[in-house]
Amino acid sequence: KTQAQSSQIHIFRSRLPDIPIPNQIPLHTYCFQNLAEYRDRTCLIVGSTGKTYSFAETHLICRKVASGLAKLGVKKGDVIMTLFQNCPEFVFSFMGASMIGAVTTTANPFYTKAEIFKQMSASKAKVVITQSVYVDKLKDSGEEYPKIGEDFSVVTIDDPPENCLHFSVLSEADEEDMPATVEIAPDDAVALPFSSGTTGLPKGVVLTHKSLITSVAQQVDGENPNLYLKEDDVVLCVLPLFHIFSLNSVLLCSLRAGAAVLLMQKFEIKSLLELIKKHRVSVAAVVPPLVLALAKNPIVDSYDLSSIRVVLSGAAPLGKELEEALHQRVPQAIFGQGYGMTEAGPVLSMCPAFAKQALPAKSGSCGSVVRNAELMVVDPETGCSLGRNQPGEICIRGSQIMKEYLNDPAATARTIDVDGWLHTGDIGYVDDDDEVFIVDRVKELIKFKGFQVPPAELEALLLSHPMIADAAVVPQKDDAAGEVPVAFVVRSSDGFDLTEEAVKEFIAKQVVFYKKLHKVYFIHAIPKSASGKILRKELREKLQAAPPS
Ligand code: 4UV
Repeated sequence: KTQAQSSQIHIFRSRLPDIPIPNQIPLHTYCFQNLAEYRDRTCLIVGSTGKTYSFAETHLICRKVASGLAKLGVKKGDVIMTLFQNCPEFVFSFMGASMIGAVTTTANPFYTKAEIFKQMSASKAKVVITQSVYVDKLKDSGEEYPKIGEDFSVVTIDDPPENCLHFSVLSEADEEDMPATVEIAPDDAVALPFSSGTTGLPKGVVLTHKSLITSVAQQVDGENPNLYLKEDDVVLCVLPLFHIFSLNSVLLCSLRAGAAVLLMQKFEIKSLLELIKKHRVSVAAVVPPLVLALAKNPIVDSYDLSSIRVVLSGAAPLGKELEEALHQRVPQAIFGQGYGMTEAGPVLSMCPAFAKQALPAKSGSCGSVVRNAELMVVDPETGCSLGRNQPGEICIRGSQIMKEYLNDPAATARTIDVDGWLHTGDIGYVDDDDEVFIVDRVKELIKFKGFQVPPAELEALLLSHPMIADAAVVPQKDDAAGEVPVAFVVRSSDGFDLTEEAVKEFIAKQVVFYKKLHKVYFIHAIPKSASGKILRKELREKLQAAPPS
């Protein structure tokens, strides 16, 4: 049912007034719009080396990379892939691509060859920018596999292996050679992260200049920004930039606001604490497992964390107890959550206590819906719009949401209805103070430490095993990771001696670490609806009641 069919529509809005949003310009123009005010301020800090780049330097290198990409033959609408851990070259590549109207698909360097191949083929990336250690993952002898140097170029930020180019071909190009006449429309794509959304396999999420500008502005623009970042803030960037949380709320928001970004390649508690102390980190974007590490690890007590004024948690539910435990260690900081979804641009709601004129927020809430947007809660059974304090599926509407799934109109139509509402697959409610609470998820997605684990992908792999007749993958609660994927497997007639270990190993070889199966339960049949859909709820309930042995 669409909203028009519902009798009464309850639309929730931000408590902050709408603001003018300059979303008719390209994303890079928007992010560097206030450059003149903070040219010499630090923009990027490389955690591992201490090297810094001012805003003026960062802007210049982005322009050089834009010019270099154009020389490599990248044109408006073409896709480049970034395949590395957090580093300044991520920023230069992403913004450089934006400057020539190209699109960046951000991939996880820990992906296996097969996972990268899928993203490569779907996005048709012309250039991959990576580190030399990952180049082997881009090679394959298979006929159908595109060839380095023939079908796509590979640029490495360190010593380039055979047939690859060094990043200096981009970063040392002449910025004056940039193609002068790239016309970028607000609806042109700029980022192509992959997400499985509410169902199925990972899909390219088309985020346009307009969507990302709108989302960033909803957070950091206006006289009373919802996420107030100051020019002297140092924002922690330890979450991977290939995920939309870090890309949007850390990188793009900081560029726009003139705050410095401290880049860390990976999470390691001791170096994290050292860097927080050394660079006086003031804003920390985190996910619940990181909160757990900071709250529980005894070494945290011996570090000075007094510089932190804001802790923003997102990407998975944060328990109250955990939040309070960390708060005791960082008592001066404001704690709150952002709730995002790649397809939603990504931020749906943000803690109002982060605003310049802070509004109170309750522990456990995901904040209020962002400004210049509408949020609706619908009954998943009837499609009717629900009022306050009634849990239902959260839907969001506004210029920030994705344009579409890449080459997948059917999936797009399942996710964004005819009235423009994006259906999240999350169950939540809005309380009397306009705060959003997420209570459950009706979509298939499993979240391991905030990382996406699409069950359909693992089910397809399981079904490719000759001794497996049928399979279903569902989340199981886990203290450290939030959720872990577990499988229900039906053995085929000749699979009587198939063991749990063998199934686990079969999957582990083919997927990135967080998609590994933690448990395999053998059963006689997968419960399915009349239309053949896996009854995941039934399996989840089975696990909760008493895990089968
Ligand atoms: O598509 P995705 O991997 O996207 C994200 C994005 C998260 C954020 C959070 C804060 C930001 O400021 C920001 O820019 C981006 O995770 O996964 C989307 C699903 O993750 C769950 C929910 O099921 C989404 O549909 N999720 C995300 N944030 C929360 C959450 C949260 N705060 N609480 C509970 N679940």
